[in-house]
Amino acid sequence: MGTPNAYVRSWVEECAKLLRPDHVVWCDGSDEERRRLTTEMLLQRELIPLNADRHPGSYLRRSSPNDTARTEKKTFICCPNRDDAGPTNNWMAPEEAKRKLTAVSDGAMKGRTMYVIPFVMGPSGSPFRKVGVQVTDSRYVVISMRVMTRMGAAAWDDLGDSDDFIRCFHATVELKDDQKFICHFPQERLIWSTGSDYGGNALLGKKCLSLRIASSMGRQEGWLAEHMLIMGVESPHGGTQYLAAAFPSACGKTNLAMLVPPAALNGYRIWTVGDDIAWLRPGPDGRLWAVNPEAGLFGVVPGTNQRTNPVAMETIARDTVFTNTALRPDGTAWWEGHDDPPPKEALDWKGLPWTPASTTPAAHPNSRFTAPLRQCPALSSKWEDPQGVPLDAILFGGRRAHTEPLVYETFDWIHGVFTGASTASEVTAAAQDHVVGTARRDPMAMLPFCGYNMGDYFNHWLSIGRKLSRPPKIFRVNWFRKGSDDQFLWPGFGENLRVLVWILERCSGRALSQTTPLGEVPAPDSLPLRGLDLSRDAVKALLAVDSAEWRGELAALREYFAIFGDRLPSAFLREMDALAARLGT
Ligand code: SAT
Ligand code: MN
Repeated sequence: MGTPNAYVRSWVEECAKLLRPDHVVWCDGSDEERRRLTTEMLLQRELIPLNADRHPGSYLRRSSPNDTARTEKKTFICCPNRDDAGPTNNWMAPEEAKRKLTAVSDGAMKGRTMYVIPFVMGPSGSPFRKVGVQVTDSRYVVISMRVMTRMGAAAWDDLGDSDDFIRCFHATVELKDDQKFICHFPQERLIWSTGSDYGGNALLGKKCLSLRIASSMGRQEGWLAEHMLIMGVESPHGGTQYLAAAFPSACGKTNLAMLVPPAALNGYRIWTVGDDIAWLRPGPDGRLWAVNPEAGLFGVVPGTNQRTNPVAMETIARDTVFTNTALRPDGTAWWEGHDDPPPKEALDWKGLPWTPASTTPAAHPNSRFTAPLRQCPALSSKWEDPQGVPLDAILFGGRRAHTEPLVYETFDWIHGVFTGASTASEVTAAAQDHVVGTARRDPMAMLPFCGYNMGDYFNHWLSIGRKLSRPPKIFRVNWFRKGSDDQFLWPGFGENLRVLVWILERCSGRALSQTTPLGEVPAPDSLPLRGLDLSRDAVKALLAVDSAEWRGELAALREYFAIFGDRLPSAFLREMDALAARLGT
């Protein structure tokens, strides 16, 4: 069963020897296998069937209440030298990590089944693709990996007799904090995760492989693994341009990747390539090419509705697993921000009675949907192109109530990389160890996901730029700026296309700009705002650059970048001096 690959067999044997499962099942990714596992989970109440008319083929899954988001303080980079993990990562020496993990994992699958999952990240036949093998005792993880990755025998064919696969070890153990470790060993291309079966901690193809391990592989092999959506914008004038955009978790990547053009911009079409992860590689033509390594969506549910994201609503209308939403008496899922008003009664995400008078949310703020990307009606025909798509623009964004303009274009690649590295964002519910709403630096939205020293990572970004004769232009965006009345100034969602149109017209040399100390903001009247109820003052406030405020921001940035010591690119020091000069200090 499984594969004749000797490296895989011996590693799986090693895992089994430690974990001592009663059974080992080699998964094939088939529909029959999915049905069998689903039936078992239904019998054991690990899954709750949803109303078959309203949610065909869909289920609700409730997590353990202490296991609903990524756990950054339990996430470690385990490389021999602490400095190579850098000041932004938790580090543990590889031997120490293995000692701890061995103790936690010892006999952890007694009485249970160990599943062996072969999977490929990236389109088949793509030079970008990577093979992974995950062991796990969680059926939820198996059925989720089947959606999120290309899982099954194709991975064995792809691997042949090579040992070039990423070893992904997952054991549920007890869902308790002292059993929880999400450890990455970049030198060995090994991931070892225990004590959690939450998505980002347990679907090891996702953040662990496709970002943390992949970023480290990309550094060696000359490419980038990024926390970015990828989308195509087809213009009524002909042609489709592609862009990638990095935003921290739960800041609207899925919504942007699937946006529906507002009426005033009809004629434009959006094509989704990916909503969370992009692997970027310089092409022989001097452009930067992007693929989405994933095959599914693991999106934030609350706030998703017909107005904010009708394409996602259609995508999740069937064959979807909902994790930690509320359940209505008619067997349908509900969440805060659903199109339907709050139900008179429901079960909340923990399965407890809930009414509109309850003081806690019905759905967990980080509740998620898991659905195949193939179900997305806006899916790009290029989503499985082995070469990917060529990028015209890269966007970096965060959630900032103040300071950051709606959009600006950076002056060149180096300034763009510096600007991406300076991004700060207010914390969301996607990770569980921080105070929601406080701002923190999140360079390139990669703070929790970079598998090595971020100072080296900045240098790697600069070196990629040297290989690009036609680099994408780099922009900074902020949909979340607020006015003096504490209300959002910008409507967001589909209207964000207006900003994308300006960006892409800048890329083709058509839209006008005006220079500020930060970069080029849209010239008056160059943003396509027709049909939008937005005062001139609001537009001015959205694009304003307050030099005094930015002098403070720059001081904070200098302090932040100092943590990287001599790993910080000297180009960043020059960028800060140049910014200071432009701000008039
Ligand atoms: O890390 S997850 O994949 O669970 C989601 C996110 O935080 O982006
Ligand atoms: Mn993400």
